[in-house]
Amino acid sequence: MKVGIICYPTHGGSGVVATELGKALAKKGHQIHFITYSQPSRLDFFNENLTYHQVDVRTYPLFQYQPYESALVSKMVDVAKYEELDVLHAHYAIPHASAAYMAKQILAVENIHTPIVTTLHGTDITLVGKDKSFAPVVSFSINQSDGVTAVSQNLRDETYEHFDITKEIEVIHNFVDLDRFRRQSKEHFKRAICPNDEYLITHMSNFRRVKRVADTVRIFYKLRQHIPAKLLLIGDGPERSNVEDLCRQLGTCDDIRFLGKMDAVEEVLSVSDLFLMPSEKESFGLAALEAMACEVPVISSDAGGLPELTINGKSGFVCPVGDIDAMVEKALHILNPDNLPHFKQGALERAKEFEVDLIVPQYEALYERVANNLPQAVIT
Ligand code: GMT
Repeated sequence: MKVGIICYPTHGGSGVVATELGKALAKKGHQIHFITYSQPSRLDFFNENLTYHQVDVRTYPLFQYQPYESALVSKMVDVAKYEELDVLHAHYAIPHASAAYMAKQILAVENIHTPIVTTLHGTDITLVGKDKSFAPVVSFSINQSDGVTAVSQNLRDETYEHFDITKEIEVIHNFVDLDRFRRQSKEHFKRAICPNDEYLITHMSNFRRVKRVADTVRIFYKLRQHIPAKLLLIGDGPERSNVEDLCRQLGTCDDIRFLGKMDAVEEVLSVSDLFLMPSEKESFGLAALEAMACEVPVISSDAGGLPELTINGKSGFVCPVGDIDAMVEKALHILNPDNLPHFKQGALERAKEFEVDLIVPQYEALYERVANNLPQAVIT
């Protein structure tokens, strides 16, 4: 099939899922066209079935805000028409789903029928989408999509709860490529970070408030009172300087490294003993899944879809949001040398259930359904 994928090109989860989906589909012989404002961060290999179309936004003195959505619609129309796309797949509702609706209407005038699939990723519903400055557009564009997916059952439920949705929302979980995300031998790296064989704890996020990175530092601070450990923080974002201040206040700076945005995260995960994700909201937790694939057990909050990923007591633990003491207690349990090998194995076993080859066919089936105009179930 010929699929247009509209996504954010950044390191964030929705862009990563969109890019990894496009790559997996291209490997299976589909023709994939990425439409976004810059090269997606994970679009890092050549495949003859992959094309990237950049959305150019022209500046003009009249514009206080650049009309990105209009430029995006025009690019979608152009690509859909000339590449004869079978489907447009919008990742993240704002503004991609509404832009896709507009593109579909423009194409319809020329008798071109291009169905739209919208994938809801999380904050497009749970945070930004609910805001009244966006909510009517989010509801409308979900209801106008030919197929709608959510990355967890929890996100699906929350979407029905907060919006007036008439469409069936299908749950298609995040996935992981186990060829890339697997435990690799990087012992030299581990020795450099942990010269005295300390435990290595890792967190990875975009450092938004919703990620509660400060909780990660507080958990680490308490953990270190019991066992020797180092903390690696991957990613960057608005909370970074507050987190740095906290490290200074707690006197933990020598044991914490800020690695910033990274591409080869699997190399760091390969030497980690425990991954922390204490988020306030988390529709699925892709970063946690990638850690598990590298045999790293996860302690997370119980927010959103995280309990759908973790098997409590096997691949890690979920604890109430903000319950730092519970997370410390569970971390000590996992890191006990008698338990750690079982949790590492449990993490990998769980990750295998979200392997790319199991999940991508669900998207292919949905594309087939919308391209062949088979009816969507309507909620009564
Ligand atoms: O985690 C983020 O803040 C990035 C965000 C995004 O949309 O780029 O990630 C969301 O989508 C990911 C992929 O589907 C999910 O795994 C994340 O859980 C979700 N983040 C939140 O819900 C906060």
